[in-house]
Amino acid sequence: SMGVNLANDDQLRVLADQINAVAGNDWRATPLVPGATVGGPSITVTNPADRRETVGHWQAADSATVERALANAVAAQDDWNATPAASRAAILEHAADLLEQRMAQYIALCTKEAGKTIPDGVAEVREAVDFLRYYGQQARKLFTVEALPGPTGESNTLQLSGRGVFVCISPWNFPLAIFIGQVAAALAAGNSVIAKPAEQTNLIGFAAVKLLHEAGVPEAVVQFLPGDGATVGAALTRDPRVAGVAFTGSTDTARAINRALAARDAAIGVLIAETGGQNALIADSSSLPEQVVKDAIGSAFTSAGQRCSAARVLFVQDDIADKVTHMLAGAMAELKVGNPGLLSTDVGPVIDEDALKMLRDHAERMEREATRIASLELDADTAHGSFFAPSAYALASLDQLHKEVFGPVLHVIRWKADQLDAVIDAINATGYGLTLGIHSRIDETVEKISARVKVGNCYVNRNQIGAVVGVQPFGGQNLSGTGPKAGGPHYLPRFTTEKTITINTTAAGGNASLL
Ligand code: UN1
Repeated sequence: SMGVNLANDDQLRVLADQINAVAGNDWRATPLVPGATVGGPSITVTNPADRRETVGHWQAADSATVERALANAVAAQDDWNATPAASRAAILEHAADLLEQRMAQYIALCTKEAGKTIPDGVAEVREAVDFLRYYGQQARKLFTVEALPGPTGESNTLQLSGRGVFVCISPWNFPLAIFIGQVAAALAAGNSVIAKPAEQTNLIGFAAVKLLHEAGVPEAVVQFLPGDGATVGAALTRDPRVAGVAFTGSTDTARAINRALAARDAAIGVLIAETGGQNALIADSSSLPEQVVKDAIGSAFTSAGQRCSAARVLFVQDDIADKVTHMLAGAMAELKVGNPGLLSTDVGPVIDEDALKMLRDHAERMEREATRIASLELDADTAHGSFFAPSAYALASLDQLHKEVFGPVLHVIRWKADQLDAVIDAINATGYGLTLGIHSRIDETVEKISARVKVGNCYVNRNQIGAVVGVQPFGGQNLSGTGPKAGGPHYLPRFTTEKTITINTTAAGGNASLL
């Protein structure tokens, strides 16, 4: 099954046993805000694979808790900023070690709260560990004070420091990796952090912040603030004490945050946003159909298609289209949809009933307006969960997709040899620009497509998901995000502010620059 190459099968079996041993816990999450007394209602979390099962409970922050968190974050930031970057890095690296040691517990939470398969859970933990180490390592390099060249009689240095209070708003689809990635970058750069995860994955967010505290991040330096977008998210982003927001989620929410930051009577806050996509895979007649099908399936259906990097549209050249379509339907029939806690499962549930409804509405429209290539039958054991059967539809044109369909649905469009320019234009016309897959054995074709399609991550003759921290810095253009790329060398500087210090070093005083 797909993705299992993340660890060998024996390791995975041991892990699966460990996961099952902790999976029955009743997890609890409350705001982690020193000095706050929270008395709000408790919200029940159920298992996406079986809604009859309670996974745990979390308590939302109220307005008084939001206010307390902001005051704490402001008060704590100077000391954290003054802590040497190497010490901050060491704390993050310690957190990485702890996370590796407790991998099974965190994967169990990912499985139970977010419906992640075990290989996806392994990937989550690895990516989170990589982010902690990578940003630690980057901080050690970035915060070395370098003397700038200048006239004699003067010393010039450029000093970086944290911007202040950073708010990190993270998505449910990478509840551990992206959550920790955003928070670790903000912390490594010397900011204090208020973390607000997606409401669907607060138990994981809570466990991640607990881990950071245990590793040595002071409790007021990283606070956990669960709640809804209106009470918590909007209250934070409109507050003038917030210096910046790191956000991963929908393009619409990124716009709302941008407006809130701009409207404040305060310094213009920075927004670092990673948003949606309408990701294409272009296969020409020189490509290998078996490989196209394998990579299309891996890119479209891993994580039940709930990755912003996932392939949504396969543009296949007409010479090989019948063969590819036929093989696609056959290979999809082999996918095992079901309980994500079982190693035999390829595709788990979608995150919640809203996601399921969106997908069902989309399928209903596709049944009317497109041609079904494949749609799997669901087994009876999925009846109590939020499961959507992996599906593929043939479309006449990309105009038939109005927005990103975040789930296990692949769309296929045929093109003729003289239509490659039109395909490229259609992909760019979506306005999104996140990932692109190219399958071709012709170098000129690969060069032309990769040069002209405006995306952040372009993958040639392989799948188009699973960007590795430090290896494939990840993030898109235009409607897909602001940049800089997560897990890349330019990410951390965006969390900092710069100060140039110029000192007159002549005995007599005077101003060397004006001589
Ligand atoms: C996302 O889906 O929000 O490349 C990001 C990948 C992951 C990142 C996806 N590392 O699939």
